[in-house]
Amino acid sequence: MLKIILFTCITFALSSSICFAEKPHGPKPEVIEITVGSKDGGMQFSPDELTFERGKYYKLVISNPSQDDHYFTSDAFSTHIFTRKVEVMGTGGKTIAEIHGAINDMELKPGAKLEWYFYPMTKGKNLKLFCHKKGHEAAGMIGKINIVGPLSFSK
Ligand SMILES: [Cu+2]
Repeated sequence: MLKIILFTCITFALSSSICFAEKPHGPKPEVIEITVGSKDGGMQFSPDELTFERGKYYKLVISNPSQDDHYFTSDAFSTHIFTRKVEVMGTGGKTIAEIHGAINDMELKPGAKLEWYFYPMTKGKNLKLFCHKKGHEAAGMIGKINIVGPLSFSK
């Protein structure tokens, strides 16, 4: 009897761990990258214009290669998308935090990297992106975001 229970437990543990390992981590996102600031101290977003298609699933990788703190701020963008999560990447590329909910303002310390998973929902043109660190917007840290196309959900 004990053997059967033990066998059942092991089988269950094995199959569930296999199932868990094979379980897809949600749909596959299209990856877009942007940097805030630059290694040589440049005050810019690169690229400074982002265009997303409605209903597609995206992972926007935001990183700060500079020695300064920078913001990725867009009040309008957050009202046009559905955020699944933002993952905060630690050293070695491991996720150290997940943030959920509507997000419109993020500060990235030097070397920081974030991964923003979202669905663009409503059309938008020239949605303002900027860094509100003192003087940074005037120095060139400004960009725009567009959301285009019909609403069709990717698989
Ligand atoms: Cu800045």
